Amino acid sequence: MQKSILIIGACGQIGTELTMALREKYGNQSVIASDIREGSDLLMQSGPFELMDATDYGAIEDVVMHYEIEDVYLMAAMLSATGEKFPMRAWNLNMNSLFNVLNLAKDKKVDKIFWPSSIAVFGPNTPREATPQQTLMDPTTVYGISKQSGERWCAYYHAKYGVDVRSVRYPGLISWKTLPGGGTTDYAVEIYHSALEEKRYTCFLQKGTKLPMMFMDDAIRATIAIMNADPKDIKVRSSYNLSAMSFGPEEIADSIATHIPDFKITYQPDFRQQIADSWPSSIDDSEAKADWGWAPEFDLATTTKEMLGNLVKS
Ligand code: AKB
Repeated sequence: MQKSILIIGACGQIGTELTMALREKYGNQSVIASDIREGSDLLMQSGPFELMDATDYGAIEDVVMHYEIEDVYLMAAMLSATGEKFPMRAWNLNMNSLFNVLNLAKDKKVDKIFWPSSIAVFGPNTPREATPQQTLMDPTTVYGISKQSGERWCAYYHAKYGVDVRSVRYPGLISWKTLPGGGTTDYAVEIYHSALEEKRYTCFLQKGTKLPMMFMDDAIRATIAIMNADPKDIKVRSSYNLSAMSFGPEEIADSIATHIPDFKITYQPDFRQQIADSWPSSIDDSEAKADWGWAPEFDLATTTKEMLGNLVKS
């Protein structure tokens, strides 16, 4: 099946793997990668690439018209930890990029949009365990505020203009191909690199900080699945809760120690602790399961096996 797809923010942690997965599915020439900087050799050489600023409406419109784009995946964003250092830059990037793609869809220049939200939409007064789809949301980070506002704008553009926008609230994502950048959950990737390089890791979150997490392969499957679902099955037009596993740093350390027995973790919490403390520890994703058949495949043990096995080889 041929389809013309644009990924904005294709060189980041999710964008890189999403681009490669979509190229595999729809053909290299059908999937246009774009970012403000160039990405890995594999991404750059396997299909078309456009240097593009996600906040520049005209630049996106030119690419959309040139390639006759149908679906857009907007993966460019400033994450929670970096967003606290540059609040206005985070707000401008996260919101303006979203308005750009929503307005392209409103004007019928593209058919369908994927835009990621996050567990960062929740806050300290949200029920922490099995956080429901519909609940109190009082995000305390600029990133979380931008994602919560973005969710409302997605629902608004769908209700008011019929825009086909689809979204999931990603938990912390664990991957070996591309490093994350600027998030609070990044420790869950760094720890594997450090375990292999130094057999020890100093964690910036403290012991017992349980957060929702997911292996990247599951996140990519969820993203492609929601985009391929029948529109009538997408009942939530803000963003769906999405879950796979939940653990604290000591549990991931134990899991690594089953492969590297002398691995040691120590704790040195920084400003990211406060962000993590405001987020849920586990997520109820029953609506995603019921509406479009979401089912995770990776738990902590299988994630650790994949991470260590692939990082050793790379
Ligand atoms: C972050 O830590 O900021 C992100 C997220 C949970 O959205 N990984």
